[in-house]
Amino acid sequence: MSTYIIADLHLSEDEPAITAGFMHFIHQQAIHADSLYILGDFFNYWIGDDDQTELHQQVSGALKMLTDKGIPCYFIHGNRDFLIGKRYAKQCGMTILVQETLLELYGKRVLILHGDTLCIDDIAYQNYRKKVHTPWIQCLFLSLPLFIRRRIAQKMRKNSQYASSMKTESIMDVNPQAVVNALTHYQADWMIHGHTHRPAIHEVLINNKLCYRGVLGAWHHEGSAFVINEQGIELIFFPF
Ligand code: LP5
Ligand code: MN
Repeated sequence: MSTYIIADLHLSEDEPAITAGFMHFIHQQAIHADSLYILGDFFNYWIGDDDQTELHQQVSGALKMLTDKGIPCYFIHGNRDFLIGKRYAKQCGMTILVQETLLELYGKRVLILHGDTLCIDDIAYQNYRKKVHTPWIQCLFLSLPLFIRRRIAQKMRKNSQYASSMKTESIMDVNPQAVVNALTHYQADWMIHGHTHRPAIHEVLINNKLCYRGVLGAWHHEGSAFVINEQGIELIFFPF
């Protein structure tokens, strides 16, 4: 039995192959898991739990099937789906966790997070993040009609793609000191995150203790997950 961790699927109607890959993953792999953790950017964007599209219902149905079978599912918000709320979580049967959560898994202390909060050199993004995490701004956005919210989200995605194309790779990566601070704060052995779309396992030496930072891959042409069990922690990739 294993715990699975995934992130950055960016599910959308425009990418049916990723949705099919996710359904396959649920029925072939997650169904045999101890538990499933989704570390954000599960959807390409989220504009409110009242946006009940066919895709959102198909995905919630798949997760509900898992949770009904006794496989708990947990979710941490990403920068694209931070508006996923209690209603959709309930529909999926999943539990929303705080943005930094420490797990004790098979004898290891594993800190899980989306990863955007580690990218502190991306000052434009961090300023933007503060704004969109302001409760009254979120309330205002959620009070708008769905078609307007969708237009705003699509515009924000375009702006983000342009803004990211103008930034250097290093600005958009995690800040090494932020990684050390988080691992130290939680006295964690491992940190697992997504967001940067640079799948890897990095060694981090802190006061002579060897820790690890695992980075999940985005689901573009293949799936990516961390599999954790008594044998250890492994980063896997699988075709859709
Ligand atoms: O997502 P990704 O990986 O491509 O890029 C991120 C950062 N971009 C974002 C923006 C999202 O992609 C947009 C998703 C839409 C959300 C749904 C609607 C919710 C609306 C809620 C309103 C309350 O997160 C990108 C990073 C990159 O990761 C790497 O880390 O660089 O950051 C940006 O592109 C941000 C720009 O640099 C700064 C934009 C300034 C805009 C200022 C207007 C803010 C006012 C908002 C008030 C509504
Ligand atoms: Mn992200």
